[in-house]
Amino acid sequence: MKNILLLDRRRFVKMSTLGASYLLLPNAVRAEEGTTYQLPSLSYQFHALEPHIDAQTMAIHLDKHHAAYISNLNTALATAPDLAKQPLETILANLPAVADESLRNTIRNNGGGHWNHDFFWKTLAPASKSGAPSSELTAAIDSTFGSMDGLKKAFGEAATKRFGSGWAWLILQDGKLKITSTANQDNPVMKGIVPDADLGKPILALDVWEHAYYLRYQNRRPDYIAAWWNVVNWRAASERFSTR
Ligand code: MN3
Repeated sequence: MKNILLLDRRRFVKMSTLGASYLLLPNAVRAEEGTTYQLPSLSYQFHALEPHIDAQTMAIHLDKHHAAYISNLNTALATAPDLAKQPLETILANLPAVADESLRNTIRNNGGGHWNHDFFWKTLAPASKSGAPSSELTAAIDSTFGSMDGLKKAFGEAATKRFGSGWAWLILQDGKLKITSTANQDNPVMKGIVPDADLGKPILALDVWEHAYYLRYQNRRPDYIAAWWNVVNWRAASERFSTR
């Protein structure tokens, strides 16, 4: 019952009506005071990214993995009301200020997990709606990587070489595009946790945890990375780049 009580009436009605189709309302960027973080809304259905990302992977990834990060984050923040009032990105950018090591690690892993997945879902779009980078972003890609193929090659190498679980990122650092990768649920906004050389404003993110691709691609991470480019939301990426 607790979760249902946290939803507003409109959202609850939509969830009841649409079941697992997830045409829900936009998610909150921060927990409203007195409430908790909730699973975000996707602007597409689970099967909409087929065949590049399969519906079953999407469903498990959102409803099980992402949901677990949110649940753990909410449990941790319930013990730290001063932190709970802050936007998640502010907490993540100031993790060393969290004195309790256990709480800090829990927020690092689960707050990072929530932030990263929320960002990742918005970085995806059905192939038919994937669009193209803005002329401004295209110029920056050409200038930094030589071409779109150059970006894909460099990004693919970073995503392939990330040992174990983690993320590959295209970030803006000092006004320039850069590729980096992080372990586990770390991300480029985690000052004092991630090396300064890897900090920046995320433009694209790719989840390379096995849970993100194993059902369809098994051990073939490079095939998943190559397929992912078909479902990149270039409109979202271009918007992030334009507000740098
Ligand atoms: Mn994941």
